[in-house]
Amino acid sequence: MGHYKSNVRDLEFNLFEVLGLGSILDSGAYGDLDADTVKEMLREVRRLAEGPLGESFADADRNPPVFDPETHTVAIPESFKKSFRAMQEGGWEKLGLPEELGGLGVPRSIHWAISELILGAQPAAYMYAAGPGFNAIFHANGTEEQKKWAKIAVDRDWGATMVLTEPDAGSDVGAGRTKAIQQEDGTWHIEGVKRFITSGDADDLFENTVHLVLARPEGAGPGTKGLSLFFVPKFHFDHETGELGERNGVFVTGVEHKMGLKVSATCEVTFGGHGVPAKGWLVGEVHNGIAQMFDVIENARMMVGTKAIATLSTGYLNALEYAKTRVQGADLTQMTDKAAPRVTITHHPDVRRALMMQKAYAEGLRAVYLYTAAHQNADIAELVSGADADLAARVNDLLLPIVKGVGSERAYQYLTDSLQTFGGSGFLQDYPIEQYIRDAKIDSLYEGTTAIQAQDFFFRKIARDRGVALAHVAGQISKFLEREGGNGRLKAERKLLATALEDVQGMAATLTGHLMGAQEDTKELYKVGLGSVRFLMAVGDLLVGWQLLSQAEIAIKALDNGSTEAFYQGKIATAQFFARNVLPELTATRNVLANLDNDIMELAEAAF
Ligand code: ST9
Ligand code: FAD
Repeated sequence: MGHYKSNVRDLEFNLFEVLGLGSILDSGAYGDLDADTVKEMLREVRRLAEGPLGESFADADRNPPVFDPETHTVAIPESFKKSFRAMQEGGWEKLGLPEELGGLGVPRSIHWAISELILGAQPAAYMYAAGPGFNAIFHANGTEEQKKWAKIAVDRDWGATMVLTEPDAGSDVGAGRTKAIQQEDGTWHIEGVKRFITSGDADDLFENTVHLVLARPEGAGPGTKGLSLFFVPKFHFDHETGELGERNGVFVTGVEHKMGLKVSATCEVTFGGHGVPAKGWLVGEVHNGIAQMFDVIENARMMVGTKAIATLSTGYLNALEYAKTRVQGADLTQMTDKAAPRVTITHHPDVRRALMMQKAYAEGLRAVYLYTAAHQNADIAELVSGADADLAARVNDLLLPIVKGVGSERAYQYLTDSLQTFGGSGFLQDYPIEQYIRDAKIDSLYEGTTAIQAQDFFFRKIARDRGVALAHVAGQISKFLEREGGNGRLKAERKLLATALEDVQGMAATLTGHLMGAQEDTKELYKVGLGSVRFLMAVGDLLVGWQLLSQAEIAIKALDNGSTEAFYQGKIATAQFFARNVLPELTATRNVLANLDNDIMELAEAAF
C-alpha cells in the first residue's frame, strides 16, 4: 500500500448527492459521459493514485533532481519518471482539454475531482503534466497559425512552463525587467533571467518544452500592463509537422534546493545569455500579456488550492488509521484507576477533537473547491445555484482566492494536527505526514501569497465587482437558512450559521468603510491591508460551515430514508461540530476588524 489515501466516497457524494450532476450527465449533455462512466473514471484514477503514481512519493523526495550546469539539464529520479509515465499512459493529463485538442470536454467539477486524486498522490506529476492544459490556453489565445502549433504541442505531449517571476519581481510581477526586442521577421528576442520556474527542465519526460513568458517589449510602459506574453519553445520545430529543429537560446542555469516538493524542479531560466538568441512569438499577436497570463494563473491557483486540500485529506485519513490502532493510556473516565485497560487513542477526547477538525476542513474545503468548479461551466452553475453565465464567472472569480488562499493555509495548519495524532512517530520519515507538511507549505506561497489572495479577494472580487458575486453566494446561504430542512435536527446550527453570515457581512461593511474613507485619508487603506487576511479566512470558515451543513441536511434525509451508512452519521456530526466549535469565532474576528487602528503602521521599524 502506498502513502496516499483517497476519499472517493466523499467525491461521489459531492458530485452526485450534493451538486446533483447525475441529472445533467444522464441527460446526454456531455455525450457518452454519464454518471456511471464518471464513477468508473474515479475508481480507475484511484487505482493509479494509490498504486503506481504514489509509489515514488518518498523516493523522489529523498533523491531530488540533479542539475548539470554543463548541459543545462536536470536529471529526475527514475522512480518518479516511472510514476509519471503510468499517469501519462492513462491520458489523464488531457482529460480537461477541449474536444478539438483531444480532450473529453468533461465538466470542470469532474475534472477537478479527478485532479484531486492525482494531486494528493503525486502533486509534482500533475505539474510536470501541465503541458496540454497550458497549450490549450495558448490555443485559446493564439492566432490561427499559433493554434496549429498548440495542437502539435498537445499531440506530441510537450511540457510547458509559466514564466513570470524574476529576482526583483515576485508578488510585484509588474517590476519584471526581461526584455523583448522585435526582429524584422516579426519574431522577438527575449533577454533576461527568470527564477523559480517550475518544470524549467524535465529530463527526458518530453521531447520539447514550451515556455509561456512575460517580457517587456522595448519602449513599452511600466507595470503589468507593459508586459506581453511570448511563446518560447526549447527546441525550434517545423510549424507544419512538429519535427524538432535547432536548440533555442533558453537555458536552465540553476535548480533550487527546497524544503519540500523536491521532485518538482524549480529552475532559474536564462533567456538569450548563451550566444544563441531566445526567439519568441507574441501570443495572439496582441500586447495583452498580463490578461492572457491570468488565464493560466487562474487554473494554476485552482490547482494549488486543490493540491493543498488533497494533501490535508490524505493526512487526515493516515492519522485516522493510525489513531484506530495505537493503544496508549486509559479512558479519561478511568484516569484514577492505574490498572484500567489501555485503549486506542481514538478514545481520548483531544484526539477526537483534532481528528474532527481535520475531517471538517478536509471535507468542507473539498466541497468549496467543487462548488467553485461547478461555476466554471455555465450549465452546471445554472443547475447548482441558478447563476447565469456572467454571474457564474463572477462567482468563480470570487471563490478562487478562497480555494487557493484558505485551502493552503488551513491545509498546512491542520496537517500539523495530523502529525500530532501520530505522536513522536509523526516526526519520523516512516510515515508520510512530515513530507506532506513540507510539500504543502509551498501552497500558501506560490501563485500569489496569502496576502495577495486576500487583497485580490477584497479589492477586485468584492469591491470592483460591487459585491455582485458575494451577494449571490450570501443569497444561497440565506436560502439554506430559510429552508429549515434537516428534520428539525439542524436548528441550533442554522442559528450559528446565520450569525456567522451576519458577522461576515459586518466585516465586509467595515472594510468597505475603510476603502471609502481612503478617498479622504489614504491611510485608511492600511486598515484594509491589516484586516484582509483575517477577512479571507473568515469567509472561508463561513463557506465551509455552510457546505458542511448543506451536506448534513442531505445525510439526514438519506438516514431518514433507511440508509444505515456511517458515512452519513459522520456528515451530520462533522457539520454540528464545526458549527459549534468554529463559527462562533467569527464574532470575535468581526470585533477585531471593527476596532482596527493604524498603530503598527506608525511604529518605527526599529521598534519591531
Ligand atoms: C507560479 C507557479 O507561482 C507555481 C506552480 C506552477 C505549477 C504549474 C502547473 C499548473 C498546472 C495547472 C493545470 C492547468 C490546467 C488547465 C486546463 C485548461 C483546459 N484575475 O490589479 P492589477 C490582471 S507562477 C484575473 O492592477 P498589478 C488583469 O488583466 C507566478 N486577472 O495588478 C488586470 O487588468 P484589469 C505566480 C487579473 O498591481 C491586470 O492583471 N505569480 C487578476 O499590476 C492588472 O491588475 C503570481 O501569482 C485576477 N485575480 O499587479 C503573482 N488580478 O484590472 C502574484 C489581476 O484592467 N501577484 N489581473 O482587468 C499578483 O497577483 C499581483 O496582485 C499582481 C499585481 C501581479 C496582479
Ligand atoms: P515577495 O513578493 O518578495 O513576498 C515576500 C513577502 O511579502 C510575502 O509574505 C508577501 O505576502 C509579502 N508581500 C509582498 N508584496 C506584498 C503586498 N503588496 N502586500 C502585502 N504583502 C506583500 N514563478 C513563476 O513565474 N513560475 C513558476 O513556475 C513558479 N514556480 C515556483 C515554484 C516554487 C517552489 C517557488 C518557491 C516559487 C515559484 N514561483 C514561480 C514564484 C512564486 O510565484 C513567487 O515566489 C511568489 O509569487 C512570491 O514572490 P516572492 O517569492 O518574490 O515573494
